[in-house]
Order: sequence, then C-alpha cells, then structure tokens
Amino acid sequence: MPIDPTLPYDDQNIFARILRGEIPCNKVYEDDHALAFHDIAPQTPVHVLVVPKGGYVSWDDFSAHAPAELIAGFVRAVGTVARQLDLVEPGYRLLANIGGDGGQEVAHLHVHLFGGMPLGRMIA
Ligand code: IU
Repeated sequence: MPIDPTLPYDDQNIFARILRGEIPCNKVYEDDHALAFHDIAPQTPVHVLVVPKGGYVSWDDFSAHAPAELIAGFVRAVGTVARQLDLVEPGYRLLANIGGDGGQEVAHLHVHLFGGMPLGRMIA
C-alpha cells in the first residue's frame, strides 16, 4: 500500500525502528549519515537499501529539508556502498520511489541499489 508522502514523519516506521536497532537487519554498511542493509525481498542478486540517519519521509522531504551535511554524507554513503560491493565496474542501478505513483511503501527515505546482473532497460 503506497504511503501518503505529505503526511508528517512517523518515527514508528520500519526503517526508523531498524535505525534505532529495535528490529534487526542484514547490515552492509553504516556511518554517521547512513545505514545500508539487504532488502528483505530482493529483486536482483544484489538489492540493498540505503537510508539516511534522519527523519525524512521521502526524497522530496529530504531534498527540501535535510541539512547539507547530511545530504552530502548520504550521497557519499550510497557511492561507498556500491564500491564496497564491487559494483562499479559491472555497473548497478539506483532508484528512489516517491509517493503513491512512485510506489513508495515505507515512509522513510530509502534508495534502492540493484546489481549483480545485467539490468537492461527495466524501470525497477
Ligand atoms: P519502496 O521503495 O518503499 O516501495 O520499497 C520498500 C522496500 O523495503 C521493498 O523493496 C521491501 O522489500 C523492503 N523492505 C525491507 O527490506 N524490510 C522490511 O521490513 C520491509 C520492507 I516492511
């Protein structure tokens, strides 16, 4: 069920609970700005989610309201995760679903990192 991205941030969402350590995840990477973990239902051989450490519903909320240091740190972390997973040479795909038409289901900004196979021209 897609989320309503205009609602205020709810700190009981599943990724907020993962960030607080209340729910376990299969962690790939963590720094001061971001946490990355394997998607629970991978769509490709490598399917990792990267989430910023901060309460932002979506890319829209994050890009409009997050401090520049967090935005920079998050963007850098996404690149670091891809390098750590040795995906740069074969290539990979980043995706952020935003709101209803975007098919966003978890109301904490996350970037999907897909890889491990030729992704062709599929959208997601
Ligand atoms: P979306 O961009 O909000 O549509 O994607 C949410 C993703 O979060 C989706 O790929 C789920 O498989 C994934 N996920 C997860 O990894 N762990 C969870 O506990 C839940 C969803 I709920």
